[in-house]
This record gives sequence, structure tokens and C-alpha cells, in this order.
Amino acid sequence: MFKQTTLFLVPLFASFIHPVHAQNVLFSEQFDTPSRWSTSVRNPKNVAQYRGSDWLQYPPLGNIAPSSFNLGYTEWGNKPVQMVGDGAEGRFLRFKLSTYNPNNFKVNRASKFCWGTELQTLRKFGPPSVGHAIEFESRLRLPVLAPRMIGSFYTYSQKQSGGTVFSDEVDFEYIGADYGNEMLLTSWNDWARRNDNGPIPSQGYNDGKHHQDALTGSAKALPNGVNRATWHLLKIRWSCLSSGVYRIEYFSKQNTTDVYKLLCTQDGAAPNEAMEMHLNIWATDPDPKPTNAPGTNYLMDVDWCRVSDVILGAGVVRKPKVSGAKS
Ligand SMILES: [Ca+2]
Ligand SMILES: [Ca+2]
Repeated sequence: MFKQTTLFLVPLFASFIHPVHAQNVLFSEQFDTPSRWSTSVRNPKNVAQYRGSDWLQYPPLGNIAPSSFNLGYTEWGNKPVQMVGDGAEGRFLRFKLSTYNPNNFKVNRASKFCWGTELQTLRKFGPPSVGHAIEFESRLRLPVLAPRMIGSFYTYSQKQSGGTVFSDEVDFEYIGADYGNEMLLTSWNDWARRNDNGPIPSQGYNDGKHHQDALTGSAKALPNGVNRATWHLLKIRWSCLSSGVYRIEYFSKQNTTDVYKLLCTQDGAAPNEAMEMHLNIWATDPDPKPTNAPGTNYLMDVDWCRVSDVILGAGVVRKPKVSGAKS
């Protein structure tokens, strides 16, 4: 089990040669204690009153304002299940996406949804201070997946300004069995929520300012290189290079003892506001379709999550620009 605070310091004499590398663990979850993810709310507006708890479990659609918590062909509320087995310390949490959703058979329910699972931390992390990074890590596996079934490890935050919702977000997404082990990596900054009136002016997908994505194994990112069906690790590094300048890096590795492989760096659309950590499994346009009797459960297992504050090496940090300075 992780200690809440871990500090690695090189000996003092060495610090004259190399920068001190310190890691401060801000949050650690082994999924040992069910009460930590038992909170669910009927209305997202009430989330603030649960700030002392660890995780929020997304409840079923229909108990709350429609369209707030559903996503694609997914209704939330499929409860995560604690499993005893081969996690790092023997326990892990199983996220299910079921083709059978008992809520589909409510009166007047025309649309059929799969039944998915989502958790988020109630606490927000970051933004990192200059010369630091916030790292979000998870050990997970997706042993059963189908086309357009999505498993995500991501960060998110939103704010309202002038009646428009703006969000910051960083996504690791397995986007379906037809993509094998490859993932979509996406960073967002101040993304304005679109509506039926059309696109928000001055923003667009891959505009490099509000949204930036890369599929691993494409020209934009290295192949993921892990087997998603077995335990592996993902890490988002959110760095502050100088005041107001942020960078997102995505890493993966198969085994805890392996060295992380950098898959992709995104500078343009990097978030700058504190974000929650999220985990979910859901469907965009599911194949197979929702069933009217217990069918298949698609699975994402999560052994642990961790959030750390790390000090960046001196070579990464940029000197602040001084306006009007003479060279
Ligand atoms: Ca922002
Ligand atoms: Ca665990």
C-alpha cells in the first residue's frame, strides 16, 4: 500500500550537481474500503456538500436531471464491485458496462441504453505550480471489450461563465475492441459546451488551443505497447513550465517495475484549472446493442489510482520572459 506522503531526496552533496527530485503523494486509492466510493447524489448541484468524501458514484439517469449524467448510449448507475483476487495487494474495483439495463423498462422509456459505471474524486487537484507537475496514475486492465465500448482514465473540471459551460480535461480512452491496444489521448482547455445552435465560434476540434487529440500508433503518438487486457499502468503528467504555460504528457507501461514510455506530448490545449480524477466505462454506439435480458458485461478493472506532485528537472523549466529586458 502507498504511504500518503513519500519523499525522495538525493543526498545533499549531490544536489549541487543534479536537481532535487521530490515526489509528494496527494491522493492514493487501493480500493480497499467500499465506503470511499459509496457516495452518489440525486443532483449534481449537491456535489459540493460531499467534499469530505473520496469518490462520487454517478447515479442512474432519471433520478437526476436528464442529459446531465448520461453519455452516448449509456446510463450510469451500474455500481462498481470490489473484487478479491490478483490486484497488486489483493483487491481491485470492477467497472461494468452491461448490455442489459433494468432501467430501460421503465414506463415511457423509448430509448434503450447500456448500463455503465463512473466514479470521480470529489477533490480537485492542481493546477501545478511553476516547476512542478501533477501526475495522475492508475493500474488497470480491460479484459472484456467490444467495438465502441469506451474505457477511460481521465481528469475533468468545468466552470460557468456568462451562461456557457467551459471545461478542462485530459483523457486516456480505450475506444473499443476494434482499436486493439491503442488509445485516444485528448487534452482540452476552456472547451465551451456545444449545443443545438451549432458550433461555438473560435473553437474547433484540434484547433490546438481548446482541443488536441492523438491516437496512439498514428503519426501523432507512439504505439501504446501494452496489452490492455492484462494489468498495466497509465500516467498523465501535467507540468507547469513557466507562469501560465502548461504541458500534458501521456505515459504507459505494462509492469510496475518497467520504465514508463512517453506516448505523446500536448502543449497547445493544456488545462490550467484544478481537475478531478475520473474512471468510467461506457458506449458511444454499442455493438452489440442493448439487450432486453441479462447479456454481456464489458469490464474495466482498476487496482489503484494515485495523484502526486513532482518537481520537474531544471532542464524542463523555462526561464520566465521579462518584458522590456535588454539582451
Ligand atoms: Ca481552463
Ligand atoms: Ca487495489
